[in-house]
Amino acid sequence: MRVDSIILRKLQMRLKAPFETSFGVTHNRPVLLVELQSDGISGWSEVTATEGPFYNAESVAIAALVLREFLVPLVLGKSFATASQVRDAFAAIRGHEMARAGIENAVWDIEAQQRGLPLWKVLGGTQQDISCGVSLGLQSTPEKLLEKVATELAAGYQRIKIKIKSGKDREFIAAVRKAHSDILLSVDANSAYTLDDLEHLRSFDEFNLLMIEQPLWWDDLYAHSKLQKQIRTKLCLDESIAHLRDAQTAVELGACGIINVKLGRVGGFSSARDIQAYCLSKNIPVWCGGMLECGIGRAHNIAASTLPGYTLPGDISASARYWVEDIIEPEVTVTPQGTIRVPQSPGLGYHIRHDLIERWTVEKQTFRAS
Ligand code: OSB
Ligand code: MG
Repeated sequence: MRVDSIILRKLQMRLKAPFETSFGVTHNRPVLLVELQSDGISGWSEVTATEGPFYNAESVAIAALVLREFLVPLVLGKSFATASQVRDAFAAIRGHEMARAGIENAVWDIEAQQRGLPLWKVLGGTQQDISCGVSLGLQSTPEKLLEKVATELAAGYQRIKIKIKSGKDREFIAAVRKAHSDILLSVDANSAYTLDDLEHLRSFDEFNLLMIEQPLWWDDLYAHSKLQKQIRTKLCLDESIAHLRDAQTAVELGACGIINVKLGRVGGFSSARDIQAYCLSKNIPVWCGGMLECGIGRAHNIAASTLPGYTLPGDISASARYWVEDIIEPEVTVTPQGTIRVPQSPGLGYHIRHDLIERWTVEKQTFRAS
């Protein structure tokens, strides 16, 4: 596969409803898309960075700059026998995993199309029905939260995750647990606590949570290992895991019992597969996290979730939960059993809505190999 050209587009999209986490409220979603062309085939991917460097150190603007200045020049005009080789081209770049994933994952889409196979098969996936959960943003009151939970359970979702932060935790968790004694329930703090909150976090043990996701500092595996040793509920790391070595360190330190794999955060499918294979060998369950993706990122998440070891429901939900209209066709839908049936056609398995992409593009830059 020769990289003939790369088109970067920034779209401005708007969520149906604001999504609030401990690091802020999101309503407008700048979406950075990569279209990579090789021998007349377009491969697509979504750079999953957020508006600002609040989830991790990346942002849409930073990723666009790193792509333009450093990553695109490293691959333009180059040929790759397999998509898994793309990351070797980026070996000299430190960090910027979401930007790197933007290129690598588009090449995976091309490889799958060239081989006439669905992307999930090219990755080595085995599961054809993906288990889905939802992530519910911070709500103003426990009553509001209970309404949302009821809606999602009625839709079939298999796991409810609620965002928490200091002052918006115990009361909210207790309300959900009281109303639904046996559902899979987890919480995500996005680094809202410190080790001074140890007793408070330990008090969550009574709620029989599936996991507490990223309670402490985004870059501190050691602190999580100290916390994990003193509470019964399993910790799940999200922000702290950027590559395989982080996963190995976390597992060896006992910093978590579960890992959330996000394709962008770990630098693309190759790195995600390394983490998945390692966790499988260590009996650490993994699941696919989400970054409020539009359809292209969602399609990649679905493909990744088919790999062995993805045993817990992912944050992969229907397009319609976030978007009035999604940029793929058909849109992602979830069965009443809370699953997504993986697509069977080559590549992403969904058609790209070029009309909508065109309509929502606010910036576009094309790079062509000479
Ligand atoms: O921590 O998992 C997270 C959204 C944006 C940034 C971070 C996170 C999230 C979510 C949403 O929880 C998951 C989704 O895409 O539905
Ligand atoms: Mg998270």
